[in-house]
Amino acid sequence: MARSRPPRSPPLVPALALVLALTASPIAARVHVQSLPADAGRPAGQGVGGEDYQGHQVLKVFVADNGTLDLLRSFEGNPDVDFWTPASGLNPTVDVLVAPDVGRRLKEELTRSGASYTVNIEDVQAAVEEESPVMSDTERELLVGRSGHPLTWTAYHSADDHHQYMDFIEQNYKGLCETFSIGTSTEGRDLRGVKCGLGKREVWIDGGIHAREWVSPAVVSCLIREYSQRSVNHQDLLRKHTIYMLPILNPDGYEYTRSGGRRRRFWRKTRSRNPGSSCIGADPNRNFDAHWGETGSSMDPCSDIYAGSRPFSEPETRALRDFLLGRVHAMKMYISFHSYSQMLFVPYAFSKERPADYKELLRVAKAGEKAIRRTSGKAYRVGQASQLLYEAAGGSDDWAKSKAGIKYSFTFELRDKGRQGFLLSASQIEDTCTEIVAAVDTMITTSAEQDDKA
Ligand code: 0X9
Ligand code: ZN
Repeated sequence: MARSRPPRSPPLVPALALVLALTASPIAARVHVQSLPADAGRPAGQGVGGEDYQGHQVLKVFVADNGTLDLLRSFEGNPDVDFWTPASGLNPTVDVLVAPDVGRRLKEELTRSGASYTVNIEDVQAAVEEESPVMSDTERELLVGRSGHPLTWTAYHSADDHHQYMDFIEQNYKGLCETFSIGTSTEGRDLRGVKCGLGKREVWIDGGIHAREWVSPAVVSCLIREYSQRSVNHQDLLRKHTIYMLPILNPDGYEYTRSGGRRRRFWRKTRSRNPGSSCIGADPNRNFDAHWGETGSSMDPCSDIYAGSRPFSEPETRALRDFLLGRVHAMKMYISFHSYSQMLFVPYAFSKERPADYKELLRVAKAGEKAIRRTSGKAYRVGQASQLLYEAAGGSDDWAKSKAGIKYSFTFELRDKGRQGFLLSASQIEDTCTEIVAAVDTMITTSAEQDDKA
């Protein structure tokens, strides 16, 4: 939980004082109380339904040697196999989702070659059904009546619920927070966020670049809650900063993963058409103009890491580019939330090259990691993605640093380390939020102090 800091002099500017008064009002007090039914959350009738993942499992394979890697890689491209973590050789284990038949075959071949594995998710279908509680219409009405909006942090929610929450914040925290839009997605969804704070130093936070990483939008909406409804805990920070928070940068992909139907839950990319191919979408985190199309990305529209037809081919990445380029004079920090594996990346990811001020960025990241450890005891590894995960070009973090010139650029991989992976139980959202609020607070403050000294 973020520390409660006593207000410092000079006294609060009037707008912030007004909002802090608002946080003590009955409506604001009511929204903190979340004695909701255990099944609050997903709109009625919109479950991830069907029998799509019957018999599917997620295996954690222990990579003993190159033989295991080669064996795993021979399954790459198989439509019944989805690598949740890469067979890059940088990590001692690889998580892989397998359909029943191919799963049996992979297990046999692993055993025959002497490699070991555990079954991390025994029954993917059951895990999909248990991930997030379902809410009835009546419960939803009750919730909106009580809170003023339909969002909770005990379930995963639709883009529409997130938008309603943003409207609620704008209406109730005037003078501190307001909504903004950076454009629209391929399917016409609003790319909407909330900005909070009254300061000149600006920070950008986004989530939901990858569709299936559901905890990411949940955490960004939780940061919105923190810097609005709980602004009393962050007065100094909000006086000096303006924080832009956009929970779902890839709303088409996100809604697709929520829509049930065959094999949709683990969709990663956007939902744009690819001329000349029946495959859909590009990986937005390979679509930025930072060594675009180089390592760790694909030119095959059917690949999950398809870089797109050209840099910024996707309206979502274009919108982010244009918005950030319009604010580079003030924007000091870029943070993008992904999941999973509990890591905090510092540029660059396209190669092992480091920016000239790498040490300053690393110091800020380490302060963030320490705050997490202090808060929840969870371990997050800190370093370059190219060292800890794999080399991958065209990412938003590399672009923010090298092209937009935003000094502090980071990517988080949130919880967990693979026990549930992309199916992280909604009951873990609050605890994840608590540790991330502590990290973000510390990272903003540490970077500001560092810049002041320079
Ligand atoms: O590969 C990615 O885009 C991220 N990992 S994920 O499993 N969430 O897909 C890592 C992003 C690190 N940064 C860059 N690759 N630029
Ligand atoms: Zn991701």
